[in-house]
Amino acid sequence: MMDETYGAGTVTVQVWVHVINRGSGISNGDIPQSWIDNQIAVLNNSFSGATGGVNTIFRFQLAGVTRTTNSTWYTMADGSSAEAQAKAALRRGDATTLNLYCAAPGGGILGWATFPWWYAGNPTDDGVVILNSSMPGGSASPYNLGDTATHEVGHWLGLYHTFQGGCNATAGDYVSDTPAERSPASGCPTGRDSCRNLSGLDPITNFMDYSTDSCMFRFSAGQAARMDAASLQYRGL
Ligand SMILES: [Ca+2]
Ligand SMILES: [Ca+2]
Ligand SMILES: [Zn+2]
Repeated sequence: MMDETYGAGTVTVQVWVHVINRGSGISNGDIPQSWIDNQIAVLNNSFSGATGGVNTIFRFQLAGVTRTTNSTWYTMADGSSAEAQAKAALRRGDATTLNLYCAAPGGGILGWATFPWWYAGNPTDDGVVILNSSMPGGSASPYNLGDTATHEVGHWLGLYHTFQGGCNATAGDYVSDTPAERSPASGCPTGRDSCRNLSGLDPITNFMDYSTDSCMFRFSAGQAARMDAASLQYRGL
């Protein structure tokens, strides 16, 4: 089903975008406002089903932008003291607010996110970090259409990877309508079936796989329901 609607109504997530740079110009991470606006548009298209998936309840609105020059924060890694310092200084809002940090972690890392059930234990850490060049207009081809943010926001709303748990039919990603997958997909391997003894081809077009941006375009109805439940329970969204 490519156009089914889940639930009723929408909730609008306020988004604070934190541009961390090491100086002026795009090459130093001081990305233009147009990239930010286009990234918000990609999130809305992805979560509303405009790209071909289900219409989730989630919509996104830019609340504000901060710009910070700090070369240590710019290359922050997941779990680093630089990340902790940046988030402590920049984070805005509460459990309902999406804080999106645009930086350049290095090492081929496209981004990472916190899960909603982590919020209570560490509210300052809450949020999503993305490689700035993964944003629409960036240079991280084939991951430069903005779907890194879509994927990470999926985590932020409670989704696991489609390959979580490998060929485990009963648990895996805890979503019943995403076929189990042995390992991450790369590229766009149409017809891949890495769990041959379980029904369904691998969900390579799902935002929660590791396919290229041009390959991934959908959330499933089960994922929409899981995000709705998790965000309500842990974020009050
Ligand atoms: Ca599944
Ligand atoms: Ca299969
Ligand atoms: Zn992920």
